Amino acid sequence: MRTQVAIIGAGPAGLLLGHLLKAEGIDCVVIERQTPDYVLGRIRAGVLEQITVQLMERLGLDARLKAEGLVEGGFNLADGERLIRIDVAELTGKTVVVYGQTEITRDLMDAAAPRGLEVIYGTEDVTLHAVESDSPAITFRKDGVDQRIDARFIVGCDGFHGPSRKAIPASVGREYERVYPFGWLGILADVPPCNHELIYANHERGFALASMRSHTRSRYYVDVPLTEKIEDWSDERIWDELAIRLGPDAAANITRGPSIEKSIAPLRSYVFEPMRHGSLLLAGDSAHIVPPTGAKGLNLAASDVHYATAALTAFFRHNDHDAIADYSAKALARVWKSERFSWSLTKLMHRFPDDGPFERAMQVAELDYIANSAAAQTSIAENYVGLPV
Ligand code: RFL
Ligand code: PHB
Repeated sequence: MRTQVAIIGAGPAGLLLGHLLKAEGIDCVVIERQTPDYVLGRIRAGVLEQITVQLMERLGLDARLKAEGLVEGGFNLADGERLIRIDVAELTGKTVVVYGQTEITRDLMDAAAPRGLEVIYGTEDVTLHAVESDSPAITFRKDGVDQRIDARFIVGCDGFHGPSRKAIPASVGREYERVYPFGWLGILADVPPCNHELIYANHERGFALASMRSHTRSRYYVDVPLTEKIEDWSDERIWDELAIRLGPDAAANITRGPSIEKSIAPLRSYVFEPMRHGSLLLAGDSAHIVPPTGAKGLNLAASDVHYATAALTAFFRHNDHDAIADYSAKALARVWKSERFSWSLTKLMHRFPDDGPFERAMQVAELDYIANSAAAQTSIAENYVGLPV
């Protein structure tokens, strides 16, 4: 099989890129290791920045997002005593939209066949070849049959554990990493949210987040040591912990219910540079990971895809090699700013095991500063809605 762009991974980055390239008349194929149901079963992001919404609009795939997404004009930081509301709409003139990654992925998946976007699921042993040349290729096995796709470019949208990043020689790449000493235990339940806006709480017992997917579906998180096992967390224990950490006002509005999903996710900050090597481009979690505090992961995947689409379109339309050469630097400039925001909000809102009284005093001072400074709130708000692309 021959195509112009071979895309590895049919998560949000891969599917978005596939649709955007198709819309530009660029031939592409997406290959995915898992089944569609498995991909949809992963409960992840919930908050969309403008860039993610705009890309769905540009594709004309925003009907359900517009109908079902919850437009949010603010969010809250809880410091154990008060709620500090960040009025994102007032401070930036922009909003975010609560619409699950599962739903975006479903919209992109459902539109693939009608728009002629080929997505091959259930591929095994995906291997990249000749990425430094102008004629790279991918080999894989599907239903026991070996297959090969020859392309002009490969885009690695295969997440943190995929093969694409590893195809870039260690001598060329550089990794930056911070692993956090806790994970987020998440619970999804078909109960109304305790608050119409998100609440990120820093309580002496630890972090908590009240989020949602709709008016009838809630998503909550608490941080736990990495040694914790999900089996030891009954639904009741999670609801009890949330009620304490989110504070009495939120607790009074929590509706408890059986979990429909429960899992523990580790927290990591990670950046791989460069995001292009020869004819291989990386986009999304394959190149970088942010801790979920601040809701940047999916949105960074979308901004990478925006830059990759522009670069590939310029190449195929105008033979613009510079656009490809510039992709990594353009994408990374935005990546690093989101890394900084996610890291700083993680530091502000979590109790780290090694923190002493000084670190805690710094958190108290920073939260008090934010509570009383329009400048500090504006800085948080403009990062939360997403920096310009
Ligand atoms: P994905 O979604 O991991 O998709 C990669 C795809 O590649 C496939 N793959 C392969 N395919 C073929 N061959 C191979 N060898 C392959 N290896 C892997 C995988 O099966 C998969 O389908 O990466 P992508 O597309 O870059 O998207 C990134 C986002 O998924 C991620 O950044 C966000 O989910 C992060 N995130 C959040 N981001 C936000 O913007 N807002 C949020 O509110 C938010 N909350 C979260 C999150 C991530 C979380 N977890 C569990 C990591 C909350 C959580 C709990
Ligand atoms: C979510 O709803 O899953 C969510 C929201 C905000 C975050 C992380 C996750 O910062």
